Amino acid sequence: MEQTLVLIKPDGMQRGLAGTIIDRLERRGLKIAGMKLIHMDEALAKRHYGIHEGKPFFNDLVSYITSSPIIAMVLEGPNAVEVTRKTMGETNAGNAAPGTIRGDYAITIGRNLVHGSDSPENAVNEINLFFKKEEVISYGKDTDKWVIES
Ligand code: DAT
Ligand code: MG
Repeated sequence: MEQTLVLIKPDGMQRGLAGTIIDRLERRGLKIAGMKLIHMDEALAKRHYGIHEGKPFFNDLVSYITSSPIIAMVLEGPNAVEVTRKTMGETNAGNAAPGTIRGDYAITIGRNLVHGSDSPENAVNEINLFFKKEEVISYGKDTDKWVIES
């Protein structure tokens, strides 16, 4: 089953929205396969956002993501990467549709509450960056058959 990496960013933590964000994703039908509270250091931030190095917002992005503890999660489900990003809403929160996490709780691109991997390939790399193999657990739930038809 597909997995994706989700981060509840510093603004989500500081604003007390961690529970709400987890609730949205969990109720969608995604299963929590890994979860930890971490404070990203500069090295991890630069690796995670390596693709954006050199862009004008890069330094602010690194300071922001390292400014508070965050929650890192592995979520699992059919099409988990795309489902998670659609549930999160557009990167630029000001344009995000109401009903999405960003569209309901955020208003700028630089404080958009949540990260989700953007492709299954990047999801695998990002999960490996944040989690050891034994920290990710795939398991069945009795309710699985009410969420995913077999
Ligand atoms: P996403 O987080 O939706 O995957 P991204 O990978 O393009 O978006 O960018 C990573 C983060 O960087 C994004 O959540 C917010 C910030 N960011 C991206 N583009 C930006 C911009 N033009 N100005 C300020 N921050 C930006
Ligand atoms: Mg991205």
